[in-house]
Amino acid sequence: MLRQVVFFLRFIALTLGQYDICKSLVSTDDGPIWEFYACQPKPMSMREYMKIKVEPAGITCGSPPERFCTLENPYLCSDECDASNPDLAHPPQLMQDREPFGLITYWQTITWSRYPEPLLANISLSWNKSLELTDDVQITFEYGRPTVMVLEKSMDNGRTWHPYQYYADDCLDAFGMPPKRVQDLSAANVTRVICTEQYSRWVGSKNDKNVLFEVRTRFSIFAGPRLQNMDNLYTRMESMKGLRDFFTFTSLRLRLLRPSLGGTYVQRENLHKYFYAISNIEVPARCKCNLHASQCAVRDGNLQCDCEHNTTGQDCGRCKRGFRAKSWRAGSYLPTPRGSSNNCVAAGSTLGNCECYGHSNRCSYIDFLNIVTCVSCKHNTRGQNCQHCRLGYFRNASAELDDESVCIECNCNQIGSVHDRCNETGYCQCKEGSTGQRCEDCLPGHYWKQGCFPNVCDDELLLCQNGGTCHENQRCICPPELRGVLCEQPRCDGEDCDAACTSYLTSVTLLLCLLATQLLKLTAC
Ligand SMILES: *[C@@H]1O[C@H](CO)[C@@H](O)[C@H](O)[C@H]1NC(C)=O
Ligand SMILES: *[C@@H]1O[C@H](CO)[C@@H](O)[C@H](O)[C@H]1NC(C)=O
Ligand SMILES: *[C@@H]1O[C@H](CO)[C@@H](O)[C@H](O)[C@H]1NC(C)=O
Ligand SMILES: *[C@@H]1O[C@H](CO)[C@@H](O)[C@H](O)[C@H]1NC(C)=O
Ligand SMILES: *[C@@H]1O[C@H](CO)[C@@H](O)[C@H](O)[C@H]1NC(C)=O
Ligand SMILES: *[C@@H]1O[C@H](CO)[C@@H](O)[C@H](O)[C@H]1NC(C)=O
Ligand SMILES: [Ca+2]
Repeated sequence: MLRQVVFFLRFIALTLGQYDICKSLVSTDDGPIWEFYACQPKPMSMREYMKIKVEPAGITCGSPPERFCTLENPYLCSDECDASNPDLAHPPQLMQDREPFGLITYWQTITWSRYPEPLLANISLSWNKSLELTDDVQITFEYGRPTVMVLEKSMDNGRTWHPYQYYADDCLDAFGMPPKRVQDLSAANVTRVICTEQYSRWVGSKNDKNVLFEVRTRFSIFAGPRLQNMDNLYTRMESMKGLRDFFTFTSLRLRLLRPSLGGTYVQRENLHKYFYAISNIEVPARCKCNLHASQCAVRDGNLQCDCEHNTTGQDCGRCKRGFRAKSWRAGSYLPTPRGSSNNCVAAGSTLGNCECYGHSNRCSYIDFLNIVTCVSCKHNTRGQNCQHCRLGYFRNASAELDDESVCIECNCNQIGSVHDRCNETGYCQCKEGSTGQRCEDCLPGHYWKQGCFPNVCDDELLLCQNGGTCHENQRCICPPELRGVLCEQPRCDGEDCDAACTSYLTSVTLLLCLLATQLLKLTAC
């Protein structure tokens, strides 16, 4: 309870009145007008919103029930973990509960009875939302802190992971890294991933239960020891590459690699005193809304920014429809103290002389035509205002002019069409015989073979004759004695008759033929 109050007070101190409103109505001589500012949600305890996953399966103690001892008194093994008894169970959600009445509740693993096989556990914490750390991450271990562990983070909902900080009682031995302290970091190496020995040494299990990922100490490099100069930190956030990303995450993962040993070597005769137990994980952070929202709330089970400045998306990372006259930009902490809101601009409003519907953010003046024109139109657009589609693309009728999908590729069939362009409704110009929006089909009476060709034969009008059969509309397969496109001719007719014709000739004519040759022989003699 006290722990939570202290955290709460620290949040307030850290955020007092800076970048907390997105707009305000100010009065001018011309009447009241809106002014817009960079804004960000207040830090929250993200503990309640995290989804916890513990690996491997079966690492949580209690099935089957198991006795465990403590490091201080390994011979007093009266405690029991039993998953089937609510009073003796230690499920993962006890790492994020509110602990009413000050009662400490904790997740606990099986004991290290399989020693020397390592006792390994992964705890993934995910939010499905980009968050920015605003204070120290604090993990509270009961019964001693691990002697080796790694904190990792993901910025893409767990697809890729990166080490955030290494923890060991001997960094060189465990990770081959020299031990460092966050206090020793400077502005030049504040985003360095270090190994620290500060939270892994044995101090008695009740003296210091916490393992920290130090955010405050890193902030104080820029903002001073009491964070009195936050403007300087925010200025650095804008100018220093990678600084903001360093504090940004969607998921965290704890890889527990070796439990607390109570300050000595592993005592094989009593392995029931080695295990992990975590009572609380505190993650003070704010929703990352790209300085376009001052509120963040749970909607449909997920944290979501309440976007202002005509932006939209889970992180306010896009312009709303109809507000894409300029490309989207994050708000900026500069100039302090109010920052810049970098609003999205309504399509159709004039932006200087030139509007590009959000498909370009560069214009150029063409001297001899005396016009201003958009340069390098994106999203397959072209034209002075990026208002047309490139050749080979056509206008998406259901999209606004400032929509990224305003131009659709024609995709004309290369063989069936005359060229790769299409008309305004997406129809390609077809070669003779082909049809369809992309000229990918053949007209009736045509067959497809690297293009459309008129049928040679079919089952209705162009029938193969004398018992021939039509093969894929391309040719008649004729009986051996016939030829012609439709098998309409005999192979041998009139004067061309010779040996090949014998099968066709009747035996009578064959006889006459033989007689005639004999006669010729006789006359020659
Ligand atoms: C923890 O996660 C890492 C990285 O995905 C994996 O290599 C390792 O096997 C996991 N450990 C356990 C105990 O599941
Ligand atoms: C993550 O958040 C997005 C946006 O709110 C939502 O569409 C998606 O379904 C969420 N995924 C999960 C696994 O909750
Ligand atoms: C960071 O830089 C400071 C001085 O600039 C140096 O003393 C310190 O060792 C460096 N830390 C790391 C982790 O490189
Ligand atoms: C957003 O658009 C609405 C009109 O739909 C306008 O009233 C409002 O002032 C705009 N806000 C900003 C920050 O431009
Ligand atoms: C046309 O635009 C609408 C609205 O943006 C979009 O949902 C749709 O996917 C687009 N169609 C194509 C084929 O890109
Ligand atoms: C595009 O071509 C198709 C097919 O030739 C035709 O039906 C349609 O009317 C044409 N559309 C326009 C806008 O010319
Ligand atoms: Ca707890």
